[in-house]
Formats: sequence, structure tokens, C-alpha cells
Amino acid sequence: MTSTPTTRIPVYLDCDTGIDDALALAYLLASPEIDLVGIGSVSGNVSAAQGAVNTLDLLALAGRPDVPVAVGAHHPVAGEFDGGVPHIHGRNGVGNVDLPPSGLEPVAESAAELLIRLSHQHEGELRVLAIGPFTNLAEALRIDAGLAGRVHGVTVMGGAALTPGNVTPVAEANVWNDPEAAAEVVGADWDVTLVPLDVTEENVFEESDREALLAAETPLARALGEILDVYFDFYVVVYGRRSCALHDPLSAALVVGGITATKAPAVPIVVDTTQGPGRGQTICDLRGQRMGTHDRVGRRTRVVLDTDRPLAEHLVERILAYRPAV
Ligand SMILES: [Ca+2]
Repeated sequence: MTSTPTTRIPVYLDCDTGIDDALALAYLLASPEIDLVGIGSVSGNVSAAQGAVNTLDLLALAGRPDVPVAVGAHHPVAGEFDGGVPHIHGRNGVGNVDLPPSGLEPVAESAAELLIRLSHQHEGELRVLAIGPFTNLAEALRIDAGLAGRVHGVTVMGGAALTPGNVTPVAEANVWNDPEAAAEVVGADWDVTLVPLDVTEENVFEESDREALLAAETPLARALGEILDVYFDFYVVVYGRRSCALHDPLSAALVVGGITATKAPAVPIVVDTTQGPGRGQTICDLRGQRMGTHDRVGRRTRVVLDTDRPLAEHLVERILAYRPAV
């Protein structure tokens, strides 16, 4: 690498790779503002084990086999992994595309252990970006209560503030898959930024964007274009046309700074962990919004409600410009 790691923001990524996870990963690798220092997988779109395989295959395609990948939790805090969503992300999580096998192995430690180790190594600087269920983060907080004090901030893709859910009328998938973990993460004593469906569903990737990837020079970009095909089919029931929401890439762009949140009030956020129809809801206290949405004193949980510009064009530009380090 020719860049200087000390000038780049260290980021730990927790993911369930996953098609939009793959886009987010490529964007992070293409972003000189940050240094991706470690990745943990978690069950969600696919099993944690399959998510790690997909992540390693993508890292190899990107010319970044040096990034450590740890396999995280297979089951949520309560209950069991439900088998994922092959009808959305394909049977293997990457749109039924057979990526070239990386030949790489995950590290021996768990995702929670990797996160804790990195929080010591980059104390006060580490940004945590979670784009899958929050099981690993909750596990790490339980192992080491001091973790929260060593992390600069946590950004999580998840929840729905003033918009419907995407699994139930009120629950978004990452929270739905492990509400107990989500409750622990938003309740811990660290700065949490929630990136909910309210903003991620506003950022849409269109067929023209996918075609730009398919026509790219790099194998990574072309592979992303291919794996999006299955995802685009699913989204016909969401947007009425082949396209997809940029849930995970938007969360990544907010950490990188490529996209800026223009409305992200610090408010109380509670996750419903009951077994009723509200299970998995992220209840954000936005009362008073008609008088302007202001930060509540002492709150460390923010919810992103608006951003400065659409993501798709910026995302395509970064991925097309990226060249693997040699
Ligand atoms: Ca994800």
C-alpha cells in the first residue's frame, strides 16, 4: 500500500454478505479516507460461515487478501438462525454467482474477539460499522464492558423510524433478526448512529447503474454487476421495477464521509423485544418534530432522517475508479 495508514480512519466492518453488503465492502475498499482494519461475519442474509466465505472471495477479487475476516455468531442472542433469505440474495448470498474461490481462511478468533482486539489497537479512533444483525456487537459488549469506551462511534444499518418495516409492518431485517442484540447495542454507553429504512430506501440503484458496473474494467466491479441481477428481481415488489435499495452502501458512505447526514437528531431509541406485533420495531422518540427536530440533552443515539445527496452516482464512481493495490 502506498497510502499512510495513520492518516486514515480505522473501520471495523460487521456484515452478513449479502449483495448490498458486497457493494458496501467494495465502496469501503475504494475509499482512501478509511482503513478497513477487520471484518466480522454474522448470520443474517446467509449464515455467518457463508458470509465469511463471500467476504473473503470479494476481498481476493479486490486485491485485498490482507484484511482479516473473522466468523461471528451463527445464532442470534435469543432463538436460532432462520436460514437466511435465498429468495432475496440468492442461495449463496451473492446472487447465485460463483465467485472465484479465494483460497483464504478466516482468522482463528471470533468476530467479537477481533472487534475487541481492534478496539485496543485503535483505542479512541475505531469506527464500528454494522450492516448485518448486531449479534457480534452485543457479544463483544458482554465479553468486555470496556469496549464501548474505546470505540469512537458505531454506525448501524437498521430500523425504521417513521416508515414501515421490511420484514413486518414495523420491523427492519437487521433488527428483526436479533432484536435482543439491537436493544443491547443502542442501550450501551457509546455513540450510535442508526441508518434506518427512512433514508436507505430513498437511495435506489437503477439498471443503468448496474450496467455501468457490468461494463467496468475490473473483475470486482463486473462481479458486483452480475450478483445484483437476482437482487434487482426481488425489488420489483418494492419499487415496481428492477432496481434495489442501497441500505448497506449508504451506511458505509456516512462513515466514510462521502455522504453527509443533514438531519440526524440525537433522540431516545428503544428496540421492541416483546413477542407481539411490535417485535423488532425501533421506537425513535421524534415528538416535537413539527417544531424542528432537535438533539435531546445527553442522548448518544442518533437516527439519520435525511442526507445531502443521493448515493448511487458517487457509489458507481468510486467502485469504477478503484484499482487493486499491487
Ligand atoms: Ca447486510
